[in-house]
Amino acid sequence: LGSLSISGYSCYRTVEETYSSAQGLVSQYPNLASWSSIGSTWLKTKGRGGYDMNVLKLTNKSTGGTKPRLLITASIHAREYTPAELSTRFAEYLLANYGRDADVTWMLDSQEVWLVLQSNPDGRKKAEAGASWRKNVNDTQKCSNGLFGADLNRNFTYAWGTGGSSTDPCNETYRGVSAGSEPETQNLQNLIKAAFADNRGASRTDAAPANTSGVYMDIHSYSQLVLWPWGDTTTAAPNGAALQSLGRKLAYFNGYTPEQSVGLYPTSGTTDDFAYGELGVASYTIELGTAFFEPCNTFTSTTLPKNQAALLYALRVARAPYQL
Ligand code: ING
Ligand code: ZN
Repeated sequence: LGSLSISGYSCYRTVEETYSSAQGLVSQYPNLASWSSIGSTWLKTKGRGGYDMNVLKLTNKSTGGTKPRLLITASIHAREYTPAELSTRFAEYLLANYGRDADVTWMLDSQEVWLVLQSNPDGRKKAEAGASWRKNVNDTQKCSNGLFGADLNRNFTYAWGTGGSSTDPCNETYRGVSAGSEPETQNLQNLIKAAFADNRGASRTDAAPANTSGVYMDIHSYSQLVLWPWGDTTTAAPNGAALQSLGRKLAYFNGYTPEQSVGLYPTSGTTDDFAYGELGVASYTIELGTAFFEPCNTFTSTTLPKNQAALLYALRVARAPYQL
């Protein structure tokens, strides 16, 4: 499948292979799939190569109306290969089973799945070239340790800079010069807002948003965890009980440990706090497996089936995640 040239790890598709797989799905299933740009990466905005970022949208296009959405963003951290591959295979599974499996058919008739298979393609390219790279490749400030870039999962605008992120451009959790400073962050934030436009946010003091639809999942590797907001305070989110309830159900499927994300370590400016804080959507970070990328036999026998089951459940409940 992929061309990662490490023996035993050839199942992980490169950025280009991921993009051409997605385009192939759209040609094969034109009534079920679309692929569109959501904006440019940092390098592309500078005219220095880089990539478009793209969203793969899956639904039966001939059944209309606004449908509840499951939005998945994968591999926002460059060296975390497993999430992109899981998400690509999840899309392939749904499309291959439409019209065959009654549940999959119902879900694509009545809901939508939006997937950003590669959420940090510039960084991913650096990782594919051999670097252990986490951040984007913004090299405005270069460091003597060879590092540069902003941690995109500390750059989101909700409660940006409130702890658990670094002000040092040489640190792996550098939050960026300002909230939402990075083009990748802006593209993803705009997509999250578009996916859940009908929802309202969950400010710290609000009552819990009750009638929101949709589920947002940001997929990382590794640690075998299911995490939900908030990341910067031990106070439970307004929907804390409901987030925990769905988080435990997701963890039932993948066998991982469910917890409020601050329990792992404090963070701020993350994807899931943004999606929940701005839009009230049920938001999770999943940490797959036991390595940034696992041997393919481990991935295909364990991580893929367990997490595909969790993603299917998330899609099933996307119409009313707080009313389980
Ligand atoms: N871990 C996540 C990180 O960004 C995380 C963990 C995500 C914690 C979201 C809280 C909220 O640090 C990895 N490996 O990236
Ligand atoms: Zn990560």
